[in-house]
Amino acid sequence: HGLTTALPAALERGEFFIEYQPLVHMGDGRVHGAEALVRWSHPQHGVLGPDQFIPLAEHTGLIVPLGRWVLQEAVRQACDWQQHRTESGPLRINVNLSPAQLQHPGLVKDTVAVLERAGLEPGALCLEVTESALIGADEGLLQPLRQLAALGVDIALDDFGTGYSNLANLRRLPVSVLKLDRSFTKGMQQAPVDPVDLKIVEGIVSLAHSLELAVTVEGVETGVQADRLRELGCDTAQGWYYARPGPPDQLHTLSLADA
Ligand code: G
Ligand code: G
Ligand code: MN
Ligand code: NA
Repeated sequence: HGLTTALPAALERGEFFIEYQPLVHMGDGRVHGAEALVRWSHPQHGVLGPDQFIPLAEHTGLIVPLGRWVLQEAVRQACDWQQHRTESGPLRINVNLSPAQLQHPGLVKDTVAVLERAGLEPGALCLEVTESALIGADEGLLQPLRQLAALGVDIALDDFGTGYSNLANLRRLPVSVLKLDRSFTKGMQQAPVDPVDLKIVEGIVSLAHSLELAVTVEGVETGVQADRLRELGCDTAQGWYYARPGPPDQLHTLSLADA
């Protein structure tokens, strides 16, 4: 595959860049932070999304240096935002971790080094791991996440609800946030909202809160969805209704606007 061989050179040439999608507090609409979403500005094919190259990067192992670059760049950006924001509390940064990064022995050391070099407190970083990556995870795979959590880094379970994890299993995972998959909230875009969808989300939120997990909802596209999800007690939200992924200035403007 042509893209596969081009990946390492692309990293060296600086062809990757990051878009940021804001996360907002549902209670008052304040900006809570942002998720870093990597893109590849390919010289021939134009801008490629993560779905077009992350699986290749995983397969070839390039995901480790690429993921380290994303972390470093996103953390640097978070520090930059923090310097411009005092009144509404620090902005947080969410970074996705792929399964190959989880298995890489340098994960904890690299992450700590990036935070220290930038001077970002660990509590401002949230690492997103998909539910499917943790299904059936043994203690060896969870250990690095436990260490990071003990340092104050938040771990979010991404795409929650799309796997088929045993709910009781949640108790032994070092996660502090559930990111409820977009598929759960699709049926709430317009009134009348399906009462069964409401019941399901209500149940998940209640379970999450009883385990002291915060709930982030993904894919909020309409005001109807935002209202229902707020009433159901979701903590933070992300989606086109608030903002699409975009350049770092977008977040800057939004967060200064509500400070
Ligand atoms: O940006 P977009 O909505 O196209 O993202 C698609 C998927 O790519 C999402 O599931 C997201 O978690 C994943 N993704 C985006 N950026 C990164 C990254 O830096 N590392 C990894 N492993 N996945 C990412
Ligand atoms: O990490 P994850 O795979 O969940 O990444 C989020 C993905 O969802 C990104 O590809 C992003 O572009 C996409 N996304 C973000 N907000 C919305 C939304 O409101 N609606 C839809 N359909 N997709 C969204
Ligand atoms: Mn994610
Ligand atoms: Na997701």
